[in-house]
Amino acid sequence: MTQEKTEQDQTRFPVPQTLAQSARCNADDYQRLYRASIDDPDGFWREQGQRLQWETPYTQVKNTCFDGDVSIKWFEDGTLNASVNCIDRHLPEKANDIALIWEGDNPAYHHAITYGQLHDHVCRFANVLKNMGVKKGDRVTIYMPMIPETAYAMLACARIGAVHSVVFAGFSAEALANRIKDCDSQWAITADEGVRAGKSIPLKNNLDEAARSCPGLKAVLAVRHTGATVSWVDGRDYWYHEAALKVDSRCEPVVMNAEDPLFILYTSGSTGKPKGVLHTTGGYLLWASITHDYVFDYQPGEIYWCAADVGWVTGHSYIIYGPLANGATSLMFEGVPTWPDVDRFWQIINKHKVNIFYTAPTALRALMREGDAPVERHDLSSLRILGSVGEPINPEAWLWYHRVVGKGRCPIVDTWWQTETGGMMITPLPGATDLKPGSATRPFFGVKPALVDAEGQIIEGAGAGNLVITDSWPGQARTLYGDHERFIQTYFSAYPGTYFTGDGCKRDADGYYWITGRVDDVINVSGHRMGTAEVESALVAHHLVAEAAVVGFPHDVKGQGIYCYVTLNAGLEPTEDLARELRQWVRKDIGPIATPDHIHFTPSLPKTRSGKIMRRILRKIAENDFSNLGDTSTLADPSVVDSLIEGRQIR
Ligand code: 6R9
Repeated sequence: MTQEKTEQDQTRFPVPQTLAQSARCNADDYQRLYRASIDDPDGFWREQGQRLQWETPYTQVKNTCFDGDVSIKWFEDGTLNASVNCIDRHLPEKANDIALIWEGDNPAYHHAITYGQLHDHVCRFANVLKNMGVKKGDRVTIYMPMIPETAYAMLACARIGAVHSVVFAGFSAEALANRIKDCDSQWAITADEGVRAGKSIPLKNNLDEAARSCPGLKAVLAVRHTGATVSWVDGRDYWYHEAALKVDSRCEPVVMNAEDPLFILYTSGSTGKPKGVLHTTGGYLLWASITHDYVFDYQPGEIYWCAADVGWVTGHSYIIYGPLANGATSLMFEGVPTWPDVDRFWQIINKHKVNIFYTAPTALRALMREGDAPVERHDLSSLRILGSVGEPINPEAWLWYHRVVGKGRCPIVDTWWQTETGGMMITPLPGATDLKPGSATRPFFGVKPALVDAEGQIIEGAGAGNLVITDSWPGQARTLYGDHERFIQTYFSAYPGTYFTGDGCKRDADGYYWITGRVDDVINVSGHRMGTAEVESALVAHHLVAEAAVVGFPHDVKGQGIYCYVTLNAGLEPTEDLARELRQWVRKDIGPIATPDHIHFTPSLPKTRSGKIMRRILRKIAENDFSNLGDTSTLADPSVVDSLIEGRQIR
């Protein structure tokens, strides 16, 4: 690819000629399809819905309303089963094709699972769940490492109509317990242990600890992974490998309505309580499938690797549902990018001849710091398309990814989306979209983004504002589990009649979108979404802490780091030991991803006369930017600011 400057002096990478010809969608196709999807959503999605296999064909397509009670329904009279779409329908032609490649944390371990084998595993798993008493509509919590059984567990739930709630294996027992209770989950699936970077994670023991505060939990199914000895509750706990021997490898799928729930996935919002984002069967699966197909330009036989964890939405949509619905080969990696060495990603790409690779900017920034040599040790010529997700990618990391990993040949699809959107929303298509480093470029089919100013006025043309989506798309979340009111409040009340994303965004004169980051109290640490309120409530739960305020600050590798202002109870002196203890405390309460980077003890916090903490000021101080503190005259005690600045400078 050659570089050229546009009139805005932005670096632009045109679509490579070969891709413009060979990709399933070129620039003209994109224009035509996008137009059609906006002019006639009903007609467009009526046709696209045919990508899936329906038991009862739908006659209704779009029935959505963003006003009042907010109701979102797609294909509402159609019926289907997600596991059939991901497995059974491929069997006539692809029973011997590889569905999943599993690469262990230990580089000596890997194996492949064909679509035929996947069918048998999932059916067995489904039969085990049925024997335990799991029924359609029941919520099943999955607290698992990155092993094939996790995919079987999710698809087994889908097969019998149970609603899975995957909880990231890095979450603490406490965080897990909250999520089990929130969705009233009576069933849980876990493994004896997980392994990452050679270290064991005691998943079963964590689950046992969580279970102590979850009286509603009836049964636990444990997969044996490392063989470690674990605690056991007779009558409640079952080993999967024992139960699987007693069941058949066929299981009739349960026919689901398109709007029956497929899964719940908890995500952080502006308040302390995680939100159970609910996705349904038809629209979600269609969205995961069509975006995976177009955005990665997936060609039959290609090896596709999404390096996310299934505990996050990226893993749901782009390790499991999207690729498998498309009959693709999806690689699942148990480990971390830097173990046993910093070249692990590149080693895996070479080992499995990966064609399409999808990862997060935080991983790229960490690997970039190791220089080019670890990448250059490996033959990466199999790579064709690169992807990025989870946070804004800084142009420096983009250019490194493009030049060093992709050797200048591979387009980078910078995909903007959210747990709530189900799949990609603003993204390049490799054969259609010229790239600008740092821009997620243009909307996918059916997506109507808009920018609004503080007054809620729509901004036309180039400009910056808050990003909203003005009409529904099939992959959209339908509600927050058990709390539709909060769903309306969170997403549809700021700018009535539109879906508010929580992100700030710029649009340039070419109509390209540039996501600038969250505008609410959500921070993005290494691509993990976290509510500052969650960290605050963990801190104030400590018996020595009187008050806490948490903000994000720019971090070279993580994107954002966690900066905590802490006021201790009267009479207590801050110490390094206490700072360490608080860091551990938060880590134990939420999980390692929430470990604070800075604890800044302060005798008081900057508050307005009405008692509101002025986070704007705290953010600026954490950023080490003392020049633009703005108006501090409304503070009850303006001198607090000076003492905070002093506290910051000595760190
Ligand atoms: C898929 C996922 C969503 C938030 C989102 C935004 C940020 C995701 C991005 C991006 C800039 C991208 N985000 N992708 N920002 N460019 N390509 O990450 O879902 O965990 O729900 O996070 O992540 O701020 O609002 P989720």
